[in-house]
Amino acid sequence: MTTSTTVLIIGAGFAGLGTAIRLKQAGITDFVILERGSDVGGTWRDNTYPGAACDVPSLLYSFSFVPNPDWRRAYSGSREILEYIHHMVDTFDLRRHIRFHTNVTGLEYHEETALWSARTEDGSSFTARAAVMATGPLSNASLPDIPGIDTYQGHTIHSARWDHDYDFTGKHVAVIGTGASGVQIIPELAARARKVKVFQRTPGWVLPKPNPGHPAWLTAAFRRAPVVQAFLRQALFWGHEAIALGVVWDSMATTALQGLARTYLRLAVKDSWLRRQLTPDFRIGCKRILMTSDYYPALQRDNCKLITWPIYTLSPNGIRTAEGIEHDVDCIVFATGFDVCKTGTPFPITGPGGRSLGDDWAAGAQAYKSVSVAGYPNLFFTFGPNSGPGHNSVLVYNEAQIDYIVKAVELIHDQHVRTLEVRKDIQDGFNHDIQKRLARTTWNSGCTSWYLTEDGFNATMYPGFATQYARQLATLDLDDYEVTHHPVSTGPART
Ligand code: NA7
Repeated sequence: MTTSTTVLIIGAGFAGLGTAIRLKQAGITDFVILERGSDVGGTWRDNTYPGAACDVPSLLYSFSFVPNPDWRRAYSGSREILEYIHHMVDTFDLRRHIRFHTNVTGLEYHEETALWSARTEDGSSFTARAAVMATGPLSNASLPDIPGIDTYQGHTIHSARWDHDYDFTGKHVAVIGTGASGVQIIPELAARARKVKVFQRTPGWVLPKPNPGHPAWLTAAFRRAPVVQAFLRQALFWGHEAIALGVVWDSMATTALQGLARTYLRLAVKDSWLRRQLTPDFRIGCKRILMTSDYYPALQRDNCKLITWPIYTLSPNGIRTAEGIEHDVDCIVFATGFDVCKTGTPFPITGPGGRSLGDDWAAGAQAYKSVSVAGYPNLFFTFGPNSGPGHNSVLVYNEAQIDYIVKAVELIHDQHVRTLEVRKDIQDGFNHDIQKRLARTTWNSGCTSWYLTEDGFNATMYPGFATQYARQLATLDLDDYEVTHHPVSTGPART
């Protein structure tokens, strides 16, 4: 069966839903959202592990066009964020646009009709004049390439596919991975399990995250005067912009921030051996800063042990480290992150003349302003190449992308535009500048992280302030694009 629509949005997480809301607000209601899961929420639907929370303040980790006066704490947990996402869906009546259990297996452009068509696993197809990729950068859970992983006989859980039926009481548990997910899970497991062994490959810089509740008077003030909330959001935004000085570029502010993290480590961890094991050997910001006040205390509990020997192999009963010790455990928790689509796409995307985006991006993903890609008309990306923030809310960046995409879709919808395709020379010039600027950032300063490909190419982060990023997306300049029009002058009316 084929369904035709004006806009196809792939993914019903923050980016897909935000695009849908802004399209509706612009008067465009002829869109379909394809979602492979059974519900909305993307990463927040999937990451339900104990302790799952955001390290960006709730007031900033939300869309400015859907303010929520009812945030309960400074930083929200995954459940509260998911409630907010459901609130967006209900408020804007989005559910009727969403096709759940619809796993896209390929997206193809048809030159004769200037339409994109999406094939799905169940054999249906959807065609549209514009396609919006909102599949998220962190949606495919990754298991590490450790020898013997298939031989382990105990229970295994990945952080992004939590098994809520497994009872940790009295169990010996291993956690592999000490990134953003690991440091949130470990304190929760240490409070439940008999013994927790933490397998750390690389320690990260940690900053404390005090998380006060929003008092009732503040919520009442937000409800009575939304401008108060908008003002606080702005204040938080500029506070985070200032943090860029310490996180994005290697500067005196980086030294100061790293000094703060070192002081926190010294104050929070008494044992000097443990402190040494937890001291990173890279500049702060090079990998994502870990925000938690619970991790260091958990590591010092009697039932918790940090293991820094490299993992040699998994065995039927547990984990053998390079020093030859076998750690028998009932359960292994993999907090090992995600397969980040840096050089590919989650499914094949075929443009005009059969060109493959996977091939075009084989040497590193490149786009124009992270949203448009030369050679692929009427296709738009959220969280596209070089849109990652190191210091501010990803949703601020996402809002800028969404509003840019909606402007483009309005042209296609209202102005009889047949194809809108960014010029290759403009895209190349843009990326030359981005890569030059990235070379001076902390992310490219020598550590390994999911921001970089194995060759060290950074297709992930934006080398600047969030304000700069938003400003570059504030206008859609048609001089940057090749535009063709439909021969007939009657476009479909808005519904
Ligand atoms: P991350 O940040 O990718 O962290 C994965 C962790 O798993 C990290 O500590 C890795 O160590 C570790 N890891 C991965 N493979 C192995 C192997 N083979 N052996 C040992 N340890 C391993 O994923 P998260 O889920 O924590 O966070 C993802 C993002 O979500 C985060 O950046 C935020 O933006 C939100 P490594 O550091 O590579 O040595």
